[in-house]
Amino acid sequence: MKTALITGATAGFGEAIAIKFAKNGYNLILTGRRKELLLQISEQLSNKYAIEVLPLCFDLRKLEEVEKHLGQLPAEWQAIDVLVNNAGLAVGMNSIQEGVIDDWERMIDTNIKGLLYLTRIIAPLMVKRQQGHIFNIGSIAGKEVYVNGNVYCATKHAVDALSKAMRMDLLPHNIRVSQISPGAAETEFSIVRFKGDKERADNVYKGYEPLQAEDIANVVYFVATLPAHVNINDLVIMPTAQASATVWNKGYKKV
Ligand code: NDP
Ligand code: 8X3
Repeated sequence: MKTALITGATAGFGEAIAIKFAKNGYNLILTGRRKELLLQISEQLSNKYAIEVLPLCFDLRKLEEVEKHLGQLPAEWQAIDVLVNNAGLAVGMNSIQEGVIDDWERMIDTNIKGLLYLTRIIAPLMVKRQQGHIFNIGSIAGKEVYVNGNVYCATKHAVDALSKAMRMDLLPHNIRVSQISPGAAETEFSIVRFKGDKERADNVYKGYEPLQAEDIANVVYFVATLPAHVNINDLVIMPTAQASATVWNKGYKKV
């Protein structure tokens, strides 16, 4: 049986990716900070599908926690075939001159440093086995910038650069690296970005059909199950009604 490690599995893309891989018989290592939610999702998946699930509750921003939970994985959990670096967030949407330093630090520490801490532990396990597939969840914000997106866009541009760099460094070890870069998807993302302002979050998805978490999960699974000699380097996935980070077709009516 294969094993996938998915970060940020308590909501959104991570949860949908966990469900998709569980349905297809992968054992799972799932991470997130919300313990009850993580345990509940893990239990549901291991009860419903004939798989083992190892839930690990920690904050990706804390190196000592990442090392404590992943640095000493039991031997039977060390053969990780798929790593999905998914956990991440946007916090706030201010101009650079009015930016909130704590928001910046949360984004930089999670989206860049957390991804690096985790990869630094898991990549050597893959190198040892000379096989594995790493997914980094980037964003259209890693390809373009938009007004008041400054630091979030910068973190996703960093993920874009790291995905290319990881592909080169891991090339001699037969390890695939794929970046998945979505446009607007309706998850908890905007609720987190707007610090619990549900109305403002809901407005982001009004007037068109956004992506759903399952759309991204289906793509990750498709890419992960291509023949071993095929790697998708990078995929930008948008709602049909979104052409770029800032160009929309809102209010389109089907005829
Ligand atoms: P959600 O808010 O729905 O889920 C985010 C997940 O990340 C949660 O499971 C959360 O778990 C976890 N997480 C956040 N911070 C930490 C942390 N410090 N330590 C551990 N886990 C953490 O958002 P999405 O599913 O939409 O986002 C997933 C990824 O996709 C992110 O990297 C995001 O930037 C990216 N993305 C999202 C898009 C969208 O429009 N939704 C579009 C493009 C990219 P918990 O709170 O339990 O810790
Ligand atoms: C999330 C998509 O356009 O809000 O990464 O940056 S966007």
